[in-house]
Amino acid sequence: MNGYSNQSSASMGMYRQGDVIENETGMTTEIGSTVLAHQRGSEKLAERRVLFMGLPRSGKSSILSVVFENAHPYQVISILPTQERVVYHMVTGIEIYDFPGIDDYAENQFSNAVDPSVYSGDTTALVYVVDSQGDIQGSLVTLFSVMRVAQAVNEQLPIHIFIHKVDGLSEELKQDIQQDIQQRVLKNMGYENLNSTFVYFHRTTIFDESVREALSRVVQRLVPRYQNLENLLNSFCTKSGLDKVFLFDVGTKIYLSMDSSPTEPQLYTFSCQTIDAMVDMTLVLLSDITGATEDDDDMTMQRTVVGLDSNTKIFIYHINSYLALFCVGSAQLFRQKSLLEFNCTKIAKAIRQMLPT
Ligand SMILES: Nc1nc2c(ncn2[C@@H]2O[C@H](COP(=O)(O)OP(=O)(O)OP(=O)(O)O)[C@@H](O)[C@H]2O)c(=O)[nH]1
Ligand SMILES: [Mg+2]
Repeated sequence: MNGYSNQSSASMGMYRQGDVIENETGMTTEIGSTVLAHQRGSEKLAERRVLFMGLPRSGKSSILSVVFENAHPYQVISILPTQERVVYHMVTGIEIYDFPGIDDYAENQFSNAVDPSVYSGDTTALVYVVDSQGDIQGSLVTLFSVMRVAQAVNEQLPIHIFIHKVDGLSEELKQDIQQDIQQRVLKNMGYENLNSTFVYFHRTTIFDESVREALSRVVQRLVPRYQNLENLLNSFCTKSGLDKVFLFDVGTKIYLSMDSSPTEPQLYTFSCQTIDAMVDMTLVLLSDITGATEDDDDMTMQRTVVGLDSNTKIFIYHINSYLALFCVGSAQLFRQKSLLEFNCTKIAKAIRQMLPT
């Protein structure tokens, strides 16, 4: 049906969990949907980058393993501490760097450990992970050390604070913890004359889709020509009579862009479940098909319609092996799909030209 089998997806430049690749140094790494490589701390960083920082054991590597390697949350319980920076490559040239935990609060020692130039550039973002069930005070002290160094280099650096491991907490407690952290961060930034315009808070846990959703919001602004992309999706949405449209990186379930209309929280979770079901179905079907060529895969992979409820449907249009448009609209709209299909063909062509893969 499509190109998701280990064999055919790898031959198209796409990898699934379980594929084994060999890098230039001959080191092999078992990977998920994107290529994972290890890098020494002194090597040059990519222009479009996300830096993952936080105290040891806050959950940085677990988040990235779940998103990029499709690891099950229970598989990362005994994950080892990160000794050396690890990089994950995304389809649009964005790279995500997983730093070793910062266990020394002293600012001068910390600055020596991390070259401040890592924070520079207008396509860099920082994710700071706070363990909501751990040492919040210690974590915030370190966060302020990081902020001081980072903002001295790049005052407009987006700083995303992941209030992490919120699983197992009541809704009330989650809200209290978030409010407490937000107040402490913003108040202290005010005292220290730090710029809080680009500080964002997200509640996350590896036990649901919240980490992928938060990461989607982090990377959206780093996608090349993100504003043009959003305008394109806005006009596509209006002209086709859709309620909502997402551009998904299917391998990681991160959306790289969406139209600017409000989103219902369940919609993202449903889209992720749909991608999982699609991939599972494809693997089953491919194991039954003998003699299918990649052209056959492409033909049958192009379009899928799934029901969200009796009134709403999602039309999935595959742009290439990595990217897909998720078009959400009324069931009525999908009875006459020709206009939507025509518009999808046009927009897919524009996106293929805009985004390097
Ligand atoms: N309950 C819960 N535990 C989590 C979550 N995310 C990570 N953990 C656990 O937290 C522990 C530490 O996770 P790591 O991913 O190694 O943390 P880290 O920040 O990369 O640690 P360093 O590499 O030492 O800096 C592991 O046992 C994970 O299973 C979460 O959302 N909820
Ligand atoms: Mg780690």
